[in-house]
Amino acid sequence: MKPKLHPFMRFEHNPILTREDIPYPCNTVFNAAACKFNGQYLLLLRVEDLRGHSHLTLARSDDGYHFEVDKEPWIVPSEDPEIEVYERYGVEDPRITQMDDTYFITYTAYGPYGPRAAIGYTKDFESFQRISMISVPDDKDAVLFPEKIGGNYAVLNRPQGLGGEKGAIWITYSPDLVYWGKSRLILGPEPGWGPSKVGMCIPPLKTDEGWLAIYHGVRETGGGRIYRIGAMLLDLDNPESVLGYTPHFIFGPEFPYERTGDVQNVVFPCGGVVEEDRTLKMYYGAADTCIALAEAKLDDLVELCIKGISQ
Ligand code: BMA
Repeated sequence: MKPKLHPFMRFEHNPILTREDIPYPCNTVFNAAACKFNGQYLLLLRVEDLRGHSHLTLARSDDGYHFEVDKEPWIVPSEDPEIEVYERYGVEDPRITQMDDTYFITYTAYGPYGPRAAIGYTKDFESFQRISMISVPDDKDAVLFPEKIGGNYAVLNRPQGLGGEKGAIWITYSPDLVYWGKSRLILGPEPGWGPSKVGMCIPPLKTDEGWLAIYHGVRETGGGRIYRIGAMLLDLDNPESVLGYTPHFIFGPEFPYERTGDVQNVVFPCGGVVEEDRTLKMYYGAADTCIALAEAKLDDLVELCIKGISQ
């Protein structure tokens, strides 16, 4: 059997959240982290305020499709003098990784020196503790593996690569989530659908065949950038080894809410929830203006990573 070339099905009532659903004035809502907590689905929304600065607000759901947004923002730029300058222009694009009873949140801290990858945690989705800045600028799209690798925490991130090949996915390790190192390249941009840069989307999902890593690729065109989605499979014990990846993008902007908005032609997932039947609910920002949902079977995604290249 040939693998399914386009494994994701969009939710028929997309988009699931727009700024009309935010109970206070804002410009847009997009790029949300996702997880399950106490039986509920949680989205951690990136909300862009009327100045163009972002903060993070929780939304809650019993079925994963219909969300109610909290009345107040949850994670806002830090006023701690040690951190303030790095978050002065906002906190963006969160990702959630659960390890036991701790939910780590990686996000992009954005300030006058550029974007930095940062990490903190919560256990109750009430208090949030910052842990460290994972990187110096320019770096984005950090996702934490849900297990230690060889005894260390591991993050996939995306240094910009000024002066060299730009926009590749790297791995970096830490014994304590404070000191980071042993960084290595995982996947760089390639001619085709993602030649300008690539970056991680959803934190790696464990499967029997390997870590399923859903990432975005960016192509600069005469009409602007297009953000689309691919997947790769990383070895479970040594995620520096890429076992396979989809030879083509598997999800891209097609519908009006993905094609048109503050930034046209963008689909940008930051969160996913895997259901018991191994369906992945992928929550994605569309055109930097709203949030939408698409679903795929994990097995179809894994198969496409392994066989896609040979079909
Ligand atoms: C990336 C990130 C995302 C955004 C995307 C498209 O660099 O900043 O937050 O969705 O650009 O504008």
